Amino acid sequence: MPKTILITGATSGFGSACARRFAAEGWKLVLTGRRKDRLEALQAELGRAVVAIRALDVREREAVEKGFQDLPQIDVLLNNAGLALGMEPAWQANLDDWETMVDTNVKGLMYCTRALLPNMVERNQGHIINIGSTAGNWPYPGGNVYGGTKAFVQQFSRNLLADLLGTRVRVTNLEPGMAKSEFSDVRFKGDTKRAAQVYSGTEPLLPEDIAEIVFFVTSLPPHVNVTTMEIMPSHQSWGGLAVHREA
Ligand code: NDP
Ligand code: 8X3
Repeated sequence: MPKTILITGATSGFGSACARRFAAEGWKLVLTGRRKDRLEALQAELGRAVVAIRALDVREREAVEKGFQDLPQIDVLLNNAGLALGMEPAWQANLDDWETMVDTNVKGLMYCTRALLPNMVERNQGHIINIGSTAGNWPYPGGNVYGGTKAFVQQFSRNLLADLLGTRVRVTNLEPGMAKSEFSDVRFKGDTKRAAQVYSGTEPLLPEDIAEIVFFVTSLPPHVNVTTMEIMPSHQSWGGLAVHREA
């Protein structure tokens, strides 16, 4: 019996790559995201692997609750939908952008998890994979609320596992570093030149790299739970602590 993965944010980047990777392995897919045309295009591409699409905004609690009803049994929930907006210092950042990041990366992830977790616990089987970030582990200038949302994802993942002890429901937090997708186009609000500069002269992670790791953690035997994995491109490392010196 093929397994089914529900992917949030399947219309782009990591989510689309995961859809293709799991379809290639014979999995069934439930694909979600706001852009219905992209969901339909992916459905046309992947054919019968796609058992349902749900065009919804994860920030809308009722839409998630309703959209996640009447689905086939979900074996893996990939909480991938998310975004960064802006990179200004905290005192100049746009408060609406901050709210959008919290509503999407924190509250949207909560809604999706809460909608599917009871059935997983009831069946004593399932896997929740959250897409955190290196930004949840390591601060950087302009990372302010985005990094804060990903730190939430990290601790929420751990606390889920604390609650789930004694069940066979797994929880994994994947923490990618710099990866080339639409992420920077979204962050810099369509300023494609600035977005391209993020990856200029480097070899970033690709969505397919993340899809490979998502598939790997799901394919381990059920008694093996990868709790956390941080993944960076070879071209990335830490910068050390910053020191301000008076001239
Ligand atoms: P993309 O911008 O390419 O994809 C983001 C996806 O999230 C899209 O499918 C988008 O779909 C979906 N999404 C955004 N907001 C909402 C919403 N309100 N409701 C439903 N879906 C939404 O970026 P990535 O693939 O890179 O990002 C995927 C995840 O990985 C994010 O959580 C991001 O924070 C994280 N990440 C990215 C890294 C990177 O460097 N790229 C590194 C570490 C983590 P749609 O617009 O159609 O709704
Ligand atoms: C995305 C990685 O470094 O742009 O989560 O915050 S970073």
